[in-house]
Amino acid sequence: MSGPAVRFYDYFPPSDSFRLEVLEGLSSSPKRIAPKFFYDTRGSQLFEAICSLPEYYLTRAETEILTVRAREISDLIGPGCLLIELGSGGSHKVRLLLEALQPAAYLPMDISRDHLLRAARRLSAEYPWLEVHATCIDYSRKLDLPYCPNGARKIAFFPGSSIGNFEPEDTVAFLRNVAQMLQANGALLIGVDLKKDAKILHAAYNDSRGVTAQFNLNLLARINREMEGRFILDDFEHSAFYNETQGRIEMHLTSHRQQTVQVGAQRFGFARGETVHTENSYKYGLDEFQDLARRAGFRPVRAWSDSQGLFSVHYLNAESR
Ligand code: AVJ
Repeated sequence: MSGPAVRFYDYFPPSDSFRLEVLEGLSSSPKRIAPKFFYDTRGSQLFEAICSLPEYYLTRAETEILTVRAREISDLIGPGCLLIELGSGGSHKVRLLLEALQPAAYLPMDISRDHLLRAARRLSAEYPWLEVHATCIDYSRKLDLPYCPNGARKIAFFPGSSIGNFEPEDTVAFLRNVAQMLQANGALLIGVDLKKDAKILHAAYNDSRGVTAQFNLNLLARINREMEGRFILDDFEHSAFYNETQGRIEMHLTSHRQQTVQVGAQRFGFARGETVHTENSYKYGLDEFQDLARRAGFRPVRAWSDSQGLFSVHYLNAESR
C-alpha cells in the first residue's frame, strides 16, 4: 500500500535539453558539459557514495555544523515555515533540522526525478506529520514555487556547497533569484565549502576507491545510454585539481589518445590529452561569500564552521527591496 501522500510537480525542461546542451558543449572549444548533468539516477547514486567517502570531508563537516546548531538555527527561523530545499538529492541533511524546526511544509527540489521521488516518499513515511511537495526542476534555469500558502515564512535550504558549481558572477545572479523567491522576511541557510590546503581538496576529489572517477565518467556513459554515444570509457580519464588562482576545484575528462567519437549523428574529434571540462567547484572564505550574498540582496546574520574549519554554513536574511 502507498505511504503518506507526496505531492509531485514536474517543472523539468523538455528532455532534449540534455541532448542539446551536450552537443553544444562538445562543439565548443574548450569542450565542456555542465555538472548538473551528472545527476541521472546512476549519477545520483554515485554522488551519495561520494558523500560517505573518508576523503570527502564536506558532508561530515556540514553534518557536524547542522547537528550542533540545529536548535540555534530553529530559533532563528521559528516554527511553521515553508522549507524549500534546492538540490535535495536523498534529503538526508534536512532530517537534522526537521524535528527542531517543525516547518509547515517541506518542498524538496531536484533535477534527478526518480531519485527525488523516492527520497520524498521515504522522508514522508518517516515524518507523517510533515506536508511534502516535491518538484523536479532545473533550478539554474527557473525558480518557481509550486505551492505557496499565504503567510508562511519562506526559508531556502541549499546545503552541500552546490552553490560552488556557479561561476562567482552567476552566483550573485542566482542568489538574487533566490532572494526574490523568498521575498522580504525570508531567509537562506546555505552550505559553502571553505578555501583550504590544496592537499585536502585534492584528496576529496581524487578518492582512493575511484568513486569520484566513476561519477565523472558516468557522464560519458549517460551520453552513450541516452543519445547513442560511442564513448569508450577506458579511453578517458578522470582528472581533478585545485586551481588556486581561481579558488576552485576543476574536474575534467581527459582523452588518452587522439580519437573521433560519434554521438548520435555527429562526430567529435579529440586530440591526445584534450579534456571535457565537467565541473567547477568554487571554495570561498567567510567574508568572500558574505560579500557575494550582500550583492545579491541578502543580509548576513550568522555564519558557522565545523571544529576543523573545513566548511561553513551561512544564515542570511532576504532584504526587503
Ligand atoms: C554537489 C557540487 C557540491 O563540488 O563537491 C563531488 C559535486 N563533484 N565530487 C562538489 C562533486 C565531485 C559536489 N557538489
